[in-house]
Amino acid sequence: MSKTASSTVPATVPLEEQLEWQRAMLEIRFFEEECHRMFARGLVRGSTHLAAGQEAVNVGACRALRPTDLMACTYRGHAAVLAKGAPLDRCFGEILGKAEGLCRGKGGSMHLTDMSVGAIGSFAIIGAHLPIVLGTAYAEVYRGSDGVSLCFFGDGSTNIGAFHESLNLAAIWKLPVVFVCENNLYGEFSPIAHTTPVDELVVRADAYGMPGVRIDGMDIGVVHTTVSEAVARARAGEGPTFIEAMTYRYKGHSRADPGAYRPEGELERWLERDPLILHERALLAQGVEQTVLDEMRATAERTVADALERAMSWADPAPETRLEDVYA
Ligand SMILES: Cc1ncc(C[n+]2csc(CCOP(=O)(O)OP(=O)(O)O)c2C)c(N)n1
Ligand SMILES: [Mg+2]
Repeated sequence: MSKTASSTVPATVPLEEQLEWQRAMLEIRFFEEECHRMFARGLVRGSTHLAAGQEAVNVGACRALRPTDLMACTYRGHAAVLAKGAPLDRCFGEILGKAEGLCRGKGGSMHLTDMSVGAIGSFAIIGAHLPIVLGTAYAEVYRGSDGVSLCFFGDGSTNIGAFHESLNLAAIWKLPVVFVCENNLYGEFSPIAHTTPVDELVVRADAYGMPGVRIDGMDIGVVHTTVSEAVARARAGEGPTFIEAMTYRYKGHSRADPGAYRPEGELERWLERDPLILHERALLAQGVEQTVLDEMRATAERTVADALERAMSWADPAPETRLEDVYA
């Protein structure tokens, strides 16, 4: 795609909502940049898996859901959980291990969860959450509600047994699930072609008789439209959809990975189609002033910095609480 490619947002989405997508993507990008710095400065133990570059998939998809719909994601889940509505400061607090973190500082970067916004979990075991999402979707049907469950997972997950069993059962039972594969071309350090015998993962939907679609995951308008259609099908009792969103992670797999295995020029080519740039162009084309967008960027940066400052000031969990919330 050329540099001039711009987002294709359907005319039915009000401009105010499209501006809100940009605000959300900006905050997530600044959040991920702060996380990168926090880990580099040794403020956090363990590792982290940044989703910078993949914001259009997470925000576009989550904005197609109701607040009461449920969402599960992977360890690369900061963006998904924030997109579903979790507060910035409590997400920072969780990563920093603070008592006011989303999971009281006991989950950390890979396990962000906020039931109050329908973010039912970030899962570190590849594919483990797909059967869990079948359970939440089945529960909605059982209760007679029209709630939908959306599941994000990576391209690597489509080689795991649980993925195939889950798509099969979801199709047979016509469960209200939207499967969103974030195809960022790599599973850890392996290019997808080294681990996967099909070029397009979307063909795997055919094996389970469910609609599948491969989309440009850098274009938030395309993501939102596609996921909205899938959500409508699920709500109407017409069953699951598989969406393969083509995207890219700008950083390596995790904190320890500089991503040196990537061919020269690949990152730069994806950066040219950064979701924030594409959507900014779409907003400008609809008459939004550049100054409004510049102000939005500055505000988002300040909002994220303030949230981090708050989270840093919070106390660590008291030692005597260490066994609380560990077992249900
Ligand atoms: C069952 C299982 N096997 C192996 C791993 C180790 N592992 C962690 S991340 C990862 C790569 C997954 O790639 P993908 O699903 O494409 O997600 P991405 O990291 O690209 O977002 C692997 C193999 C794991 N966490 N769980
Ligand atoms: Mg991947």
